[in-house]
Amino acid sequence: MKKIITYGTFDLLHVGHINILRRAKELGDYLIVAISTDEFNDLKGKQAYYCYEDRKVILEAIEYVDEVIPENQWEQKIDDVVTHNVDTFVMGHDWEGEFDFLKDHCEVVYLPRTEGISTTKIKEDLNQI
Ligand code: C2G
Repeated sequence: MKKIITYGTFDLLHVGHINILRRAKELGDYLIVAISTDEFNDLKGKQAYYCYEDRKVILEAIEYVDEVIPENQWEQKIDDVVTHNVDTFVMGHDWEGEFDFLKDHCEVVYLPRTEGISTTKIKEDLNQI
């Protein structure tokens, strides 16, 4: 069984999130998504609309997602890859190169982002109404 992992906040779920989750799953058989906790979002300087528990429920309802784990810190990725026996790490290409240190432990794949949509854009557009 080929195991894939990806990381993110996944707030205000949109088609860009669904596209990367679908394409990540297409690379293997089992997709783990590490969702940033509210505390880690504070470290990332992100204020998610949905709390971690709600974002976890939403992600677990997606057909491409097989398991959701918490992302508590930047430094957990190697341990996650080893502990979960991950074959491939996937992120959007806005992170190109940032996680190449994982190449010692698994395949690293950066996929093109979906243009024209982001959680930030959703918030900005809603503020115009
Ligand atoms: N994404 C995408 N297209 C978009 C928006 C997001 O492909 N239009 C991808 C991002 O590249 C990322 C994933 O969706 O791979 C989740 O995006 P965010 O929730 O914004 O995650 P981020 O804040 O980038 O957190 O340790 C890694 C961090 O937790 C990543």
